[in-house]
Amino acid sequence: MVRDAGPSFFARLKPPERFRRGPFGTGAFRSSLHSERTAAWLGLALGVLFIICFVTGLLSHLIQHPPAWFEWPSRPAGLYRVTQGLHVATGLASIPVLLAKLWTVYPRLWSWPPVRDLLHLMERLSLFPLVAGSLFLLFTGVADIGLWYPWRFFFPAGHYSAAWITIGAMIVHIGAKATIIRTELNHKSDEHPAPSQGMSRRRFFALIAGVAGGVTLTTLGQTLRPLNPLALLAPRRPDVGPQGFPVNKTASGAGVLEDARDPAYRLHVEGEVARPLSFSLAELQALPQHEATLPISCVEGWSASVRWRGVRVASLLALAGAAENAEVMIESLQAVGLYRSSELNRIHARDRDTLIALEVNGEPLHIDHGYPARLIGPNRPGVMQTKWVHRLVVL
Ligand SMILES: Nc1nc2c(c(=O)[nH]1)N[C@H]1C(S)=C(S)[C@@H](COP(=O)(O)O)O[C@H]1N2
Ligand SMILES: [Mo]
Repeated sequence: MVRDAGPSFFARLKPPERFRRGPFGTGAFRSSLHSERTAAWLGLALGVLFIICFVTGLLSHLIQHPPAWFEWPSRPAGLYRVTQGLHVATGLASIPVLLAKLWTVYPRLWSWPPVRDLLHLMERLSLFPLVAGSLFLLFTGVADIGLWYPWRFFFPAGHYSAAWITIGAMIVHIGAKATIIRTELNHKSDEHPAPSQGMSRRRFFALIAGVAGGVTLTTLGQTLRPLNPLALLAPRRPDVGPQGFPVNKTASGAGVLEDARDPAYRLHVEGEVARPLSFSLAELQALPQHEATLPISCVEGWSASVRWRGVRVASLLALAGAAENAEVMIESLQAVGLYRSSELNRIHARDRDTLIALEVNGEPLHIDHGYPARLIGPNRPGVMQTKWVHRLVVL
């Protein structure tokens, strides 16, 4: 008996007639926007957005949890504002593109045979982490910038692990689809006559680009000054708050109202120093003051640039006799909470604009902005600009 190499086992298993209705019926999805070509172009746009979002997110993670080989520079002063602004902007813009892509390809959920061979099975299985991961990242990201945490896990850890899973699955997906992608992106348009039914591909792309552009325009103003008035969809306006800029955590939220107002407040400089020192607020004010215009660049995507005045960290370190290449732990009066302390690497500790700020825009700090003293330095994530500073521990 000779077997011919016909269609695969699965392909020969035709679904029973009564299942070939609705989405399973032939011609159920008529719009030619459900084509490989549309999927490939949307995939390209989504791939570019996801890669920028992933790289900038990874960078933000490295800055906040630096491994031994990584030392984030303190210049240019506004670099983190740009990378984190890009992270949030590309994440938001990818939402309409992802939805369009899912809509374009969802008819394949009903394609027959469901599995052709092992490779096809693996390709289909990799779609699960890709789709679930993307939706998870975009949902948790949007919730985070709205300071809404309807879950039990720690947001940065969950968001970070999901990013690796999603990017891994994306690479597998691109690998599996490489041939199709190349063919579809290279075809001249006349080889694919314009679709006769429904919306044309050109209009569909224009619609998605319009929505993505609209989302970007109405949120980017949270960090881009000229677009401020347009930031209608951004959860925070960078010019609204005490002293003209937002507050991330209030003094009462951090439980420091009493300690921050205590006249016996002192700032300690200790650890690996020749002379441990401590200063009252009046003593800090009597030291040479330095001014710098620096942004608060929150990881949630908003940034506000303001004028700070205070004592250079480098001067305090020199007074205490710290080593030239010292790193410094900055600790807050705040007793508990993840952002009660932050680390200055060697470069940041030595930068002339890294300050223990006492004033902002010509006034003493508002208590919600860190009165009596806060850290402010160039090119740092907002979470590392510790408020209500109590202790500089030289490492
Ligand atoms: N002690 C302490 N400092 C802190 C925080 C905090 O929760 N506790 N939040 C940080 C975050 S996330 C940001 S974005 C900035 C915001 O500073 P602002 O509230 O003065 O705008 O403060 C940082 N400093
Ligand atoms: Mo922040």
